Amino acid sequence: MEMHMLLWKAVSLFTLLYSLGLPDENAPKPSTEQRCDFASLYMRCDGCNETFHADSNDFHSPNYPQKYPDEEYCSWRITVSLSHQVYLMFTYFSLQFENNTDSVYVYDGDKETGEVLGVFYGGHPPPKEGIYSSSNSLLVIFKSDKNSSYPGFKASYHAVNCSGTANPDFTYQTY
Ligand SMILES: [Ca+2]
Repeated sequence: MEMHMLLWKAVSLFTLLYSLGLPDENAPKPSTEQRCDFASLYMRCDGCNETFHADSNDFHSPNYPQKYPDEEYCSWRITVSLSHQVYLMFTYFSLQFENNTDSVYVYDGDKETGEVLGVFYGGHPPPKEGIYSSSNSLLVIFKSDKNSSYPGFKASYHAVNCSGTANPDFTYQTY
C-alpha cells in the first residue's frame, strides 16, 4: 500500500513537472494588437500585409469591426487572372473624417509607383459603384496616424472581364 502511494506521488510529481514544461493550450492567446506590437519591431503586423492571387476575396482593416490600431500600415496586393481587371468594392467604410489622418490608398497595378486611383478617408469615402483597375492587379494601402481610430473598412474584390460588368451580389452598408 505504501509502495503504491509512493509510486502515485512520484507519478503525480512527474506529471506536474512535465505539464509545467509544456505550452498550455488553454492559455490566452495574444491579441492581434499584442502580436502587432511585438511584430512591428521587425516586420509588419500579422495578417496586415497580404498578397492575393485568387479571382475574388475579402479583406478588412486590422481588428475590424473593432477599431484599427494607431500608426498602422497595411497593404493588400491583388493579382487576378491575366486579361481580367480587378473590381474593388468597399462594403463598409468608417475612417477618421479629416484628410491626412487615416487613409486608404488605391493604386492601379501592384506597386506604390502606380497611378493613384483614389485616396479615401472619412470625409471622402470610396465611390459606391466600386473601383476598377486597368490591368489585372491592384494595390490597397491603409495608413493610420497617431490618434483617433475607427472601425475601418471591409472590402471585396472580384476579377472581371474587360467588359467591366460589376458583380451584382455586393451588398453595400451605410457608411
Ligand atoms: Ca487616426
